[in-house]
Amino acid sequence: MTSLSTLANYGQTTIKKTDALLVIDMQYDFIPGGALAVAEGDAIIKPISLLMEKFFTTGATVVCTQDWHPQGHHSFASAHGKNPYDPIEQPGIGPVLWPDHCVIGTKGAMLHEAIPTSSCHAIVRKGYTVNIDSYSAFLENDKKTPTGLHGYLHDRGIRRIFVCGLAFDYCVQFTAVDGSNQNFEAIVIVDCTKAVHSPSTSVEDAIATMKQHAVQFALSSDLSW
Ligand code: VGL
Ligand code: ZN
Repeated sequence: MTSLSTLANYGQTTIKKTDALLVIDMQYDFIPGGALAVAEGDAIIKPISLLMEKFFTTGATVVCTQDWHPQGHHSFASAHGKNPYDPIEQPGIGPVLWPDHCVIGTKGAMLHEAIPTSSCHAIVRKGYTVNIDSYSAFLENDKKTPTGLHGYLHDRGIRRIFVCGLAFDYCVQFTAVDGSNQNFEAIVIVDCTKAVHSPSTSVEDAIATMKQHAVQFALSSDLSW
């Protein structure tokens, strides 16, 4: 598999007030020990927390997202009598089914305690419609229902979005691509994300799709303040 760090092509850049850091789904269920754990998801907590504090004190915008599913959400294998990671093709759901995760009101849905929410301007929740998933923080998987994040960032004069968090091949990818499609300059911080590697999709496909949509890639060490 391509090491994500080798993707970085953006080069050195100074963070400005028209930049936003999008911290995707740093919730207990996506971190080792959780219901849908992403391998090494815990390794990016510290670097992300440092970025949040730097963006926030610089006057740039910081948004965290939370995957936020009602019980019985149709992205759950249990809602179909199937096994986690079985394939499914249903409008707004798929390409695979997941273990029950990020259920509203559970510990697994909470942001990890080491994610400094004091250095975040807004928290956007997604995936709360029972029969539509939302990998992207901008648009639900029906590709038309907005979460409101575009309006929030646009109203604050944001031009560039720096995307990090979990998981690279799902919510990070879809958020970066939709952000780019909505005319933000979209950059994924490759040392601050990890892939879930489910069946039916590949990290290589995710990278190719992001490149097709003009998403760029940086290392956290490329950013200065
Ligand atoms: C995610 C699978 C299901 C993610 C959310 O945050 O990448 N992946 N729900
Ligand atoms: Zn989910």
